[in-house]
Amino acid sequence: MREYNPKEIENKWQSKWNKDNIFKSENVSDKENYYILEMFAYPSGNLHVGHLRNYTIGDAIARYKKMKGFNVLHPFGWDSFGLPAENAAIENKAHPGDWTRKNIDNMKRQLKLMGISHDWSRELATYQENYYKWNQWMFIKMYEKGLVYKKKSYVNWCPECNTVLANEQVEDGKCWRHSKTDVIQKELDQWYFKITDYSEELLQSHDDLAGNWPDKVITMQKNWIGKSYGTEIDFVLEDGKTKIPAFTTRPDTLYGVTYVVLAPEHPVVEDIILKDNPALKVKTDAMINEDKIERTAEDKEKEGFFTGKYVTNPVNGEKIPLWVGNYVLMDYGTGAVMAVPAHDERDFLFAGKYDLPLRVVIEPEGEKLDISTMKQAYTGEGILVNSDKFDGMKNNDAKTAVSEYLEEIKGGLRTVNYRLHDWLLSRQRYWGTPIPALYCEKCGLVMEKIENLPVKLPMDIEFSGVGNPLETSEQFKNVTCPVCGGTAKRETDTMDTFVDSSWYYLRFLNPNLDTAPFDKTDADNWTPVDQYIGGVEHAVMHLLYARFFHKVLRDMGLLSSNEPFRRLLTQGMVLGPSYYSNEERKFYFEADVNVDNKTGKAYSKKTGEELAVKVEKMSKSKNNGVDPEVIVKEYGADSARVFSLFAAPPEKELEWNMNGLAGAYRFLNRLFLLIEDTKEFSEAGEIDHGKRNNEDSEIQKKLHQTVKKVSESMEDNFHFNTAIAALMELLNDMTSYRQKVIDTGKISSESKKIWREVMEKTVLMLSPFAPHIADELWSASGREGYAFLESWPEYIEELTKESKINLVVQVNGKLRDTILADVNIPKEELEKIALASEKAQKFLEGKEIVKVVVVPNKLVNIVVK
Ligand code: ANZ
Ligand code: ZN
Ligand code: ZN
Repeated sequence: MREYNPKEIENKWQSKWNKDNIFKSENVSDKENYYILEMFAYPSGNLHVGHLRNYTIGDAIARYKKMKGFNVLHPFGWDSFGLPAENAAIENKAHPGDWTRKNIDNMKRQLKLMGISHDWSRELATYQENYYKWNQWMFIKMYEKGLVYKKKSYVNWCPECNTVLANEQVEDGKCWRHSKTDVIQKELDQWYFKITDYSEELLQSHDDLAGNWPDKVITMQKNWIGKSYGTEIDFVLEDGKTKIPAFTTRPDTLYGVTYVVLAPEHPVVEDIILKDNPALKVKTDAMINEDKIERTAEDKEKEGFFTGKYVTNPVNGEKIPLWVGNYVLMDYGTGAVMAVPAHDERDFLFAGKYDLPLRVVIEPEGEKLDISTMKQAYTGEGILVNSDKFDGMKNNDAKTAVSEYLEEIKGGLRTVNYRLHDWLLSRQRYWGTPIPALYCEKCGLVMEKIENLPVKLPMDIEFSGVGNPLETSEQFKNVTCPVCGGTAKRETDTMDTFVDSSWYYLRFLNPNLDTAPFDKTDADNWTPVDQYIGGVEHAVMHLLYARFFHKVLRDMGLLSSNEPFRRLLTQGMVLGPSYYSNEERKFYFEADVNVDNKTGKAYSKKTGEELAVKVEKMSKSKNNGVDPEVIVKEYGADSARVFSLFAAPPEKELEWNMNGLAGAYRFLNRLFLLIEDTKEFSEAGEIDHGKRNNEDSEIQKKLHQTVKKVSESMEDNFHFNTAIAALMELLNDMTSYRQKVIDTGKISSESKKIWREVMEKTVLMLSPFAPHIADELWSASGREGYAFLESWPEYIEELTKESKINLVVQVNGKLRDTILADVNIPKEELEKIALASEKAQKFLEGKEIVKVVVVPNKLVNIVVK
């Protein structure tokens, strides 16, 4: 008898798949297309368990869809520009390209070890010239369309990364890569993509994604774009001409404005206020240098100063003081706020601190508010007071009424405001796409000529760790102007790597095309991507940027679809047990721990101390990660795959545990041995259903029920866990069939045909989850080729139905017997069977039968007197 040896089997089939090139896909075929894509990987060096989960989910889908008859596209690539490569280069005095290539080789090897069906003929890496050339091409095309511009402003700067960051890359005031580093504000001249031109469409087309994208991702994007309806109200300075528009969502409170506050960065501050009163510059600069996120935090101490100037309220002509305050940001609304301290909490605190007046303009129905006793702002709904002709109006109605009045007197306009800002894309680092712009002494800012692309990253570079290394390359910097031929300097900023990932799914269609980034017909045939899989952490960065790019490319006429990804699955995190020693103040590795299986308690092997056990996200700092390669070596890729698909639905958190992994191994091992032992009891030919014995019918029913269940689980949002559970149940029934029919040695020709059907369909159903063992069993049972190239098994509805029922026999409504009977037999027959029941007869003796009630396929109730 052969043993289940995953290592041998997996090696063998991986090299066969490779040799026969079975995962290679064509752009055009007579089948329906299905594009399945896992988010491409950053080549950090090694795959972690999160990757394993992500790619296993994608692979199960790819293999299933292929067997369902689709022309499946399942490519992979490398998001290979970015800081870690550059930092590694500084540390090792090597080129980032070498580090990147080495990591890609290793991770690709690991992916193959997991048996993922990627079409490697389409592999791409964003650091390659033939990829980033198209970033530059798109940049220039977008510049021509006015979607790229350069602007001087205060930007987020990470002193650790030594580069600017997009707003999306700042989390709670810290750098997304350096969770302990405060992001500071610097005034710099930077490049932007005008993503705000698409704010409205990005919001509107969420409707098309609803139901196919997780609600939480859509909600995060909606909040990030942050649309709010409001009114811009013009407050005019004493000079009678300088208008200071203030954006408000509460025009109903306009009569309660007692002062106006400007952001310290507001142009009026520099142009007018500081000119008249230069001494205020110190205070202004101090505010500008505060952290932007913190400035607006609820509990942050509000700071400000009076400018010495007054503005006029357009509805009542009142002169009110103009202030500068840290809680007003320049990049939201208009950078000026009309302060209503009686009805806005921040204004209330500010007014309290600086002794500014309050005026109540909204009161709850039937109540009076008294400013001398107010402990906080009244922010609820109510009736207008102190508001001239609007008095007595409900405040929600007053929002429209006041706005209409303002428009009439030309004191303001209704507007829509978005929280989304333009995407700051320039970075002061080497390992990225060079921005194809030049500064000519004569022509000024010009773009590189298309035919000169790519602007290549130079190799004569010094990685000192300080400053932007591109600035030290004279050959890169000093060039001739593509327009006039005069002397020019090349832009030394590179692009944010999120540019690379914004359109890579299109490049997979034509990875080697050198006349365009991708082919339009192919893009129209293949986008949107049918199923995209990745982490929810990309909700407002990559997933928003890619949607923006896709719409821009559509508007340039390069493709026709509106969205890049039709369906999105965000897989849950992988968790593992962590073991913490309070005495030593450190996390233990699992190998250094004894776990008591009964109590679940854990102890240090070395000191015996009881350790605190928690199940939490796998991470280096908790020492609770597992290395997929070690898992594959010990249990095999198939077991790792089955475990990770079985232990939780794809969108839920997955608790990694070694017992579960061993369970997956035992399941595959049992199935392997069962089929190995019984494969000879197989006969080709059509099954005569009339000739089946009871066991035949039962196992065939179970098989067809399982095919139905597995197929439905796959169609219903890929519930692999229920699919695999159904296969495990089937294996139990197969084992008892073997004992009852095969092991007796008297197996009929009909039974052999049925056993063949059972073995074949089971192996095919298993193959998306455990492809190596499936191919091994497929060939061991005498079939040629690969499960991947076979059709997904069919089921016959008739055969899934129960053939026997448990007939309930009652006497006067009391249960007296249950009898196994054939399904669908006529009423009269059922009555006869019930009356013949010995157990029932005991209760009929000496009684008169009044009537017999029969519920077909269920019960017979004998009513006696
Ligand atoms: C007057 C007012 C009265 C306001 C009131 C609120 C309540 P959302 O809804 O989030 O869009 N605001 C406007 N621009 C600002 C800026 N640059 N920095 C800080 N705050 C700013 O927020 C809109 C409200 O936030 C606006 O409505 C404005 O305060 C403030 F009882 O105007 B409100
Ligand atoms: Zn950083
Ligand atoms: Zn020039």
